[in-house]
Amino acid sequence: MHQAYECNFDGLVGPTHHYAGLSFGNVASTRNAKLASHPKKAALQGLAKATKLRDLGLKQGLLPPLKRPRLDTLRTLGFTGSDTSVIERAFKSVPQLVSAAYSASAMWVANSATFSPSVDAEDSRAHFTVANLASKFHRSLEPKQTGTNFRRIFGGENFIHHDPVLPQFGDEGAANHMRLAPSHGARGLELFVYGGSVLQDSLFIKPKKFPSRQSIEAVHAISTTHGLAPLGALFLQQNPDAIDAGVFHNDVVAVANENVLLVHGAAYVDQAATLERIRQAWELLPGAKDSELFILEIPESEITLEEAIRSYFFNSQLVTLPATPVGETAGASGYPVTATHSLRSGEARPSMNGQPTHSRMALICPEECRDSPTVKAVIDRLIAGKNPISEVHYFDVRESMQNGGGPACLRLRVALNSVESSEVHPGVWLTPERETNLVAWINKHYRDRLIFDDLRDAKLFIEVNSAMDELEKIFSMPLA
Ligand code: SUG
Repeated sequence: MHQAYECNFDGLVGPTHHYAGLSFGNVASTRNAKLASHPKKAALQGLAKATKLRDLGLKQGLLPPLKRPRLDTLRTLGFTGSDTSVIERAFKSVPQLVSAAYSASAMWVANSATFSPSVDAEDSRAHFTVANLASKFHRSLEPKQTGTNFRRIFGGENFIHHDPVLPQFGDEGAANHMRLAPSHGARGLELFVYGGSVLQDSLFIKPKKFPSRQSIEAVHAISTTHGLAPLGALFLQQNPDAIDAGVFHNDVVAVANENVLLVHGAAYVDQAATLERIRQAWELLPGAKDSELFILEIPESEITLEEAIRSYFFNSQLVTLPATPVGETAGASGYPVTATHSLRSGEARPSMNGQPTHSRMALICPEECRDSPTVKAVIDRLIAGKNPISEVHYFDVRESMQNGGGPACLRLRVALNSVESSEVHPGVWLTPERETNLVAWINKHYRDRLIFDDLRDAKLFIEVNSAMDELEKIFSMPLA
């Protein structure tokens, strides 16, 4: 088996980031509809988070924004004429259509796809299924372009790309998918979370107020097409009361990393039985006997669902810190390759200089968690407690948060071995040089402020086109 490590690919916030209230059930999106957005600040905030993770020694890549606006969509809906008159006519008729066509929602790449590492699949290939995002019109405009970009970025015979699940069966990608494993390179248990069923609607208890976005049909299809090893997948139903409180994705109430599951007490239907199923399935994993599973369940009495949604605590990233500072060797991309090691929790691991170090994880939280005394107290307790989480880093990602996207929404996790990693398109790694180029590019092309009415402005159309042309050079690839 090749050694594997987790790569985080963050979605670069696009130049048309704005607040439009397009996501019913996502309370931040509804609350902040028509607020002025700050695209430049948003992109720099996201990039600063990604850069910090790279500086912590993690493998960090970026996924490009999708080209906007989707004029083809507007034309399909009957708006004709020159490009700018299509926008003007559509805006006069149904402004929300122009907003959807201009949406920068692809920044939340946790929704872009479900990924299964090769070690989990019977064919030993890494599998991607791009999410159909069918439950929200503006997001349903993403999968085709996302699929094109992914095939370019994750090329080579080690990657298998599946078409999105049929749009009748809603799928929201990795936002409803978690993976537990003794280490990133070991066989894992993939946890697929769904909100309801299309074909057997009456069999499942349903939310009363907000829609559930993820169907059981989609998660079954993905686990089948990814060819997961027997006993390698579990299916968990979201608590409908949580959906009604505004938990529109599982990653608003849970995050997993290696042998740690951090979860809210009201995340699932039959929570106690669900967690027991996870424990039992863990025991059957090869390698589990050498690794303790930590289920860190935070009860409603400690953090209410409302506070979980407000602070986005469970949308923190939970990452394994490398044992040693940033790697000493350079990969094919010129991007540093750091060895990480599979270890039992708390087990000493050899460092580069031969001295033992310990397996450690970090929480990557939005600043809102530090500002909430109750959430901050839980974080401090976790860090002091007997579990692998040893540090916390807080980030200002408010521009994304105001649309319901925290740190974990902004990234897609892709666990790769060294051969697969060498097949990734080199232009997506966040090298110091690319970071510098991107900061300059953002400062040059992005507006400081954008309001809903600006979407009709022909100048915006010209600006974003020239920005994306230049971005192709920074990513060294054509962009969809
Ligand atoms: O799909 N918001 C996104 C937020 C996605 C968060 N992702 C995860 N939890 N993984 C959504 O609801 C708001 C767009 C607007 O209203 O302008 C939006 O699409």
